Amino acid sequence: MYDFSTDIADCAAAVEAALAQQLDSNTLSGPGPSPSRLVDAMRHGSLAGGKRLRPLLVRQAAAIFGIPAPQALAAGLAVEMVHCYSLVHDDLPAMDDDDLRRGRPTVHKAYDEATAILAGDALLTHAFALLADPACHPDPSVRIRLVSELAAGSGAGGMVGGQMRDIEGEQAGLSPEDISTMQAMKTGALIRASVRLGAILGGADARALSVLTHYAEAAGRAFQLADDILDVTATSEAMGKATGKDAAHGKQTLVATLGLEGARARLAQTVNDALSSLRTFGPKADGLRATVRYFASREH
Ligand code: GRG
Repeated sequence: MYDFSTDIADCAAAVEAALAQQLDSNTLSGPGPSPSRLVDAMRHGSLAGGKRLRPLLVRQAAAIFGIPAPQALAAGLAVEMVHCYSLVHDDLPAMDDDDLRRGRPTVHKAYDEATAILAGDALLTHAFALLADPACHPDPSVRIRLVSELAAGSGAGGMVGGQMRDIEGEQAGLSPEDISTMQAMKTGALIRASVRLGAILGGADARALSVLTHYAEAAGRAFQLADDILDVTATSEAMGKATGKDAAHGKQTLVATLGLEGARARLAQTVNDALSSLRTFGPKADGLRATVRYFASREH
């Protein structure tokens, strides 16, 4: 019988231990030794506190194809490192200018801006070293597909492009459609890549990959909708109001266009959409089912 709380806790512990082992001057390879200040900043930006949802999606998608969790760990670490780098850079003064992340000082506060930029760069780079390593998968053609998948999800047509659209939209304003596209790239692309990495590790055929991609895109929308709803409700509670805009960050969200109840209805539809795409996999997809439900429950 599948148990989500065991799965998420087990995954977080495995990711934490493996990140600690990877982010060590002796493990990070190169022609020269990694500076300890850089490695410390990389550790600060990635250890302690994350929910490790992206590695969880990798292992749950791989589990559909009978891949044991340890064999999906390297790909999970790679996507988590990209996620952590994006948070380190997103917190910088040139972006969101945040002092706290996961209840601790952000990397540029604990170190300095240049170190935070470099720590993010090095996390991003190491992610691809992990995917290229034969320990990730014995077949080089699979490893190349993993590298391409993570690159597509992270780069100009994925997460980084979504961040650019978000920044540009702050000046020009975004239509509801543009907000959806921006969010699908900024947050959705890495969630999509996580599920697809697991499917590729599992040797999914084209049909299974397409079904899982549909799930992943819906799960990404659910994640973002729940986050937007949470932003509004948490801000309103803090300000003692019944409804409100995201006064905290002035973020462009679907709640502003759909309204709170509209966004909640859209969230319920989106979760159902994700769940119905998994029908073909039966109980083997219980992990992915539980995770999209968990995404939606974050709004409470
Ligand atoms: C700066 C290159 C660059 C990209 C920034 C993803 C992103 C793009 C910025 C993160 C900022 C943000 C608020 C994104 C919305 C998605 C979100 C709520 C991310 C936090 O993800 P969780 O909940 O975080 O998985 P933990 O801490 O659990 O890892």
